[in-house]
Amino acid sequence: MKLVIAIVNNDDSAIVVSELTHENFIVTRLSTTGGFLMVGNTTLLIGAEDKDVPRIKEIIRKFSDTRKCVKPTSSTLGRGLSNNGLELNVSVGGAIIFVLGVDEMEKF
Ligand code: 2BA
Repeated sequence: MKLVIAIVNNDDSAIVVSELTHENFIVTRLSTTGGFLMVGNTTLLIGAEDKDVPRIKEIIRKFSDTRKCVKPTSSTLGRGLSNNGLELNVSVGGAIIFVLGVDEMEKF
């Protein structure tokens, strides 16, 4: 058994979860925040049989778009001056997927 951890864009999460559950995969959805951009994203936990992992990845890939985001930055120029107008263009996603082995799963 595997645990698939997928970090997806908030805007894609509804369709990704809907497509996964439509194919009878069981999904837990967590509201998370990226450490770099400090904006919300969605982390999905999907416990699944090994044979189902390729299909899960396929669904997530299909419905996760890559986006360009702008990260505002600020820099100190010394003597109390600062430049708050700098921006950094960042490409985010489609999705980040981790696949972990699961020793045991029990439901009480
Ligand atoms: P954030 O940490 O907010 O990162 C958003 C995007 O900013 C990243 O997109 C990447 O393009 C860029 N980025 C991240 N850290 C950077 C850095 N130190 N310097 C320059 N650019 C940086 P993605 O790679 O698509 O990641 C999207 C989100 O997935 C991340 O949001 C984070 O929440 C998560 N993530 C990505 N890789 C991860 C990892 N190895 N472990 C845990 N979470 C990860």
